[in-house]
Amino acid sequence: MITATRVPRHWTAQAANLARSGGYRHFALLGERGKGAQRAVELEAVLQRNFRLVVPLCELRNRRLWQPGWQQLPTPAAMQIIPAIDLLDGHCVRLHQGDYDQVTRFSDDPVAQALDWQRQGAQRLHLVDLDGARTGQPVNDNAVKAITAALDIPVQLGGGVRSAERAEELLGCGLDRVILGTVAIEQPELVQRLASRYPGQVVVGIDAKDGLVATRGWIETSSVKATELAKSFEGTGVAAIISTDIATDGTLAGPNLDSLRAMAEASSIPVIASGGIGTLEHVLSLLSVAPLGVEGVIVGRALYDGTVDLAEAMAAVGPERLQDAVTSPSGSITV
Ligand code: AMZ
Repeated sequence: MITATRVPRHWTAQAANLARSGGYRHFALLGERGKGAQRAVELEAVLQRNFRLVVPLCELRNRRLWQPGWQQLPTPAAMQIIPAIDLLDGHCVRLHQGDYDQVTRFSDDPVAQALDWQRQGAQRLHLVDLDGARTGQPVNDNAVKAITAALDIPVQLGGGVRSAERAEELLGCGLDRVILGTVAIEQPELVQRLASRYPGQVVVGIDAKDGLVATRGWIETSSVKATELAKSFEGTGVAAIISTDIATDGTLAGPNLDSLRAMAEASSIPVIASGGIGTLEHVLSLLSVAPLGVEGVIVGRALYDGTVDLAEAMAAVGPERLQDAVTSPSGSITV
């Protein structure tokens, strides 16, 4: 028997794309914000379908809906949502699939934009110097340094970091982490040296087209498999691998879960997903690869467009996140 008498009717439940997570469909109660009639599914309908229900425990407690007997899954590791600011000639932009001819300019004030993400609760900021990635020379240092000085949260930067001196200069002026892409493939020993000298501060950016690593602003593609490159940094002290799927980057079409799974399985280095996030469901879908070691996700265009709300996404995958409540063997759910 299923009863759902105390849940407000205007709560919505959303199916997340989690087909691979233990055979359960997961749903998020998203409060009263309303996500549009098309996407909203009545909670009762969800319960009728007798799926395991995933709800934020804090929501249940706040509303005094908590019932003894509801089960809480072991606390999962939080997934970090990392807003991205891509800098091109001093402006905040997004490219479509990394194409420098398909630029959308979102802001002319990178510091204000960075402060805005911080105000919205971001716990880390991801910066890309797109000119640097293309030319190998730093072009957006004024913005990078101003952002780093203005923010309290850690800031990481990729794009054009091609030498030990440059990495050290950036770490020396307050950046928390440097991201090495092109040199990871061209001079892997440099990455290893830096990683052992600066533990926790060196990240490898692996950008892949059809599973093969692309470099130099994604203008060149190598014959090296992204998973092989990831594997080669096992045990070197690299803090994380940012795995970007070029085909999905800037498209809002959803992350490439297969490539993320392969990258996470290739080594024990934590993976940060990048590319394709367009909706909250896309963020939630990453929970299916979180147990494999995907510990964060970089979100760009969707935050600018407003299709993902930073605070909501953080709540959805943070430590207080959607936990399993319920299911007795009979499948009855009492809310
Ligand atoms: O969008 C692009 N064309 C692009 C991009 N976002 N090209 C490079 N990058 C980013 C990578 C990585 O973070 O995702 O630049 C960094 C790598 O730069 P480099 O200079 O080390 O290869």
